[in-house]
Amino acid sequence: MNPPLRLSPEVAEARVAGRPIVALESTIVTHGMPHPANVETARAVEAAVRAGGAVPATIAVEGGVIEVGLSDARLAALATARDVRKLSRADLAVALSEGWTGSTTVAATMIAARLAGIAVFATGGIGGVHRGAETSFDISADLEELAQTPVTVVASGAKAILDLPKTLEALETRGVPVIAYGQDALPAFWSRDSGLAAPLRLDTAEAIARAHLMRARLGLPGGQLVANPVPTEAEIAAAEIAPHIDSALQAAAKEGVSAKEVTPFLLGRVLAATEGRSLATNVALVRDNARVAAAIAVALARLTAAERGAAAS
Ligand code: PSU
Ligand code: MN
Repeated sequence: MNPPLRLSPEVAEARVAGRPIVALESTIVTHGMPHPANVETARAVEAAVRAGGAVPATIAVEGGVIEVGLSDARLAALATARDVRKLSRADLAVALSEGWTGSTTVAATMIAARLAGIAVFATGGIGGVHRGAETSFDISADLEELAQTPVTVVASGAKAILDLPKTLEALETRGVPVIAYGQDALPAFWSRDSGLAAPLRLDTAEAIARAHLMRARLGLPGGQLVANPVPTEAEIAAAEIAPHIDSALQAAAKEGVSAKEVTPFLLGRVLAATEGRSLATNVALVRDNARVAAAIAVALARLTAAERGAAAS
């Protein structure tokens, strides 16, 4: 029995033709940004993928079916819907067997992308090890998914509300390549430099595509995390954002925020404290990640076609 998965006509055609496709998630729309910035960003991100020569495939769960490639009407409906479920790896099967509707996190979007045969995915920042995880045990399922599912995820690193050194360690333990794009430093979501060195660095989309294919040849499960720094003109310096993150964390502790609520709560607090600047930065970085993901998908389609040609001759 096949999983309940529906590709939009455009995505299905691109799949058959071997054209480049970039998966996009929907939790950033339902839980990561306020309306109307969320739907405007989703549209701008899809446009950035198209401008880069790839087909965008925004992913969500609707009535118990994983939809790969949302129409604009569906995207708009999701962006204004209230109390949408945030679906991660742990929720996906129940959501589908119960016929629910919800948005997909990085982890769930990776699962859906793999099922749909899509190798490249763009988002803002992955989830990771939360500060205080030594007592809360709050570690995002995104890390486990990167260890298991062969999708290259382009993000601006992990969100800076997290414990970035612990997140790097957790990724290393799980064998996930963390590849800074075009610089040595690990980016920190709103800032270009986390003060930590990235374990790996590659400077071209083609090199990232080659590494993706090599993992498959080695039979290694899991994906790659490409950490693309936010464009300079949109950056908020780490020292400037740090006190806002600290107050957001204090508020979360005081209000007893836990589990799935933590990340949306912290992002919302930082947005309010920076009077929307953090949102503008978030929008800019997701768009740029979509541009880079499209370039990787284009390189991957070209290399895959060349490999097929060589195998056939
Ligand atoms: N990137 C953003 N904003 C977001 C997210 C990513 O710029 O809101 C979402 C992704 O869906 C990611 C989730 O999987 O935040 C992490 O949630 P948690 O920490 O609960 O695993
Ligand atoms: Mn969590």
